[in-house]
Amino acid sequence: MADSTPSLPDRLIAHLDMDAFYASVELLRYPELKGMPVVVGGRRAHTPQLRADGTREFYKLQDYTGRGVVTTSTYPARALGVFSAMGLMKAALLAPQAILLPADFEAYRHYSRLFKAAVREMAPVVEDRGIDEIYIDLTDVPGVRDPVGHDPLGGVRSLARDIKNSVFSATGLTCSIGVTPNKLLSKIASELDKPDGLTVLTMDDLPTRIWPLPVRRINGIGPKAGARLNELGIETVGQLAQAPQELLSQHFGPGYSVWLHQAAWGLDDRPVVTYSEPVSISRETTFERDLHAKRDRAELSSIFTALCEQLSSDLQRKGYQGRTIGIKLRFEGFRTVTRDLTLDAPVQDAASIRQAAGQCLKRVDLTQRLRLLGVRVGKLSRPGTEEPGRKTRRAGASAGGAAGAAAQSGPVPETLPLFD
Ligand code: TTP
Ligand code: MG
Ligand code: MG
Repeated sequence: MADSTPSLPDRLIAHLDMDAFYASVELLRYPELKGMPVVVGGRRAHTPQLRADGTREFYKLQDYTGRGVVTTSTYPARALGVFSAMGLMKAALLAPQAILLPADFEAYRHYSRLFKAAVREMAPVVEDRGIDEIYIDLTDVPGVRDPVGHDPLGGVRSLARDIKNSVFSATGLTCSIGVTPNKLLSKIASELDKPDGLTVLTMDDLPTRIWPLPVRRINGIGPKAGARLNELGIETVGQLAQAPQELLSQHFGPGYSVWLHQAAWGLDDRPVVTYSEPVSISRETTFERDLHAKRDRAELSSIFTALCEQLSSDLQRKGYQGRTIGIKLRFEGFRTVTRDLTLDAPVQDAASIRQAAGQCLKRVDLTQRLRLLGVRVGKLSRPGTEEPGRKTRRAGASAGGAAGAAAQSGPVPETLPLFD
């Protein structure tokens, strides 16, 4: 059966994206909110309270004051104009009756793992693109090229529907899938029929389905490039496809302008990559109670040491070392601060990590109490493969140097003057 249908493209690539992901996970927990405008983005204080009669009392957006933003919203909330990244108080003006819920990242990560595992059972070539989306290479999945009746894409549609059903069985959540000859078009296609959508496109559909869309729908045309294109009178992907190459080149440089043109013509030969090297490795912990840098110094110091030791053993186990050491602090009230510095040479041991992280800590005002502490190692390399003689240091990493190449090993000295 395979290879016998000439109208099918060489590759069949799917992009799958979960619908209103964080909000949908919350609705599994609070099914009584189904069909209602719901916004995720609150703090712990906005956790619903159980009433004596067994029903729950939810927090209304109209009662919110503060500077928080919408992390995501359900489709009924979007119908009222409430979208990701909007200020919660602005959202409250549009949807005062909407329910506000705090985010629970642990739960979202759990459902993320579940849906990805369900997909991998049906189609193993999966590229992870973050918490709620993946690319799937369907090209070699048995049956995908089988026509159904007169529909040459029948096999593709049926497989994509099976994947959606399998994700729903595993999680109770809906997703949207786009299937096209490449990643660029699939990313666009998965959004065309959201939520619970399925869109299969071939190159023949380019003029009718892709060209009428605004240029910003192309993943890789950001706010700046989008605005520049609009200034040139290029609003749609179709207009971009017709734009003279010299004009684009004048405004965007030779490399990006060639890419812009290819994107507008739906061309993209990037493979689906099943494994990616981590960008950084980190450890963080949220405290049982908020801790103060001075009053809880001993406790903080030992937590800090433990984090660095865990991180060091993560690095060793995974076979990495890193040059950039960073810290993350979250204060009471959820303000989050990060600092990092880049060393002259990569390190892996706990003492070096802690010393560098301690330098970062000196650049933070520690008068407020802390609720979370994290340590991160970035610019990862495999020991023995790093570029020799690197001397570059990140601008702003004023506290660099000291912890540099002089990598100590062995246990972390407890006496380092941290948190003072
Ligand atoms: P998206 O897939 O962009 O959005 P979504 O799943 O909520 O809705 P859609 O149906 O349109 O796909 O993002 C996935 C999750 O990532 C989202 O549920 C919450 C989180 N997120 C943020 O934390 N900040 C943001 O600005 C966006 C857009 C998403
Ligand atoms: Mg999504
Ligand atoms: Mg997404």
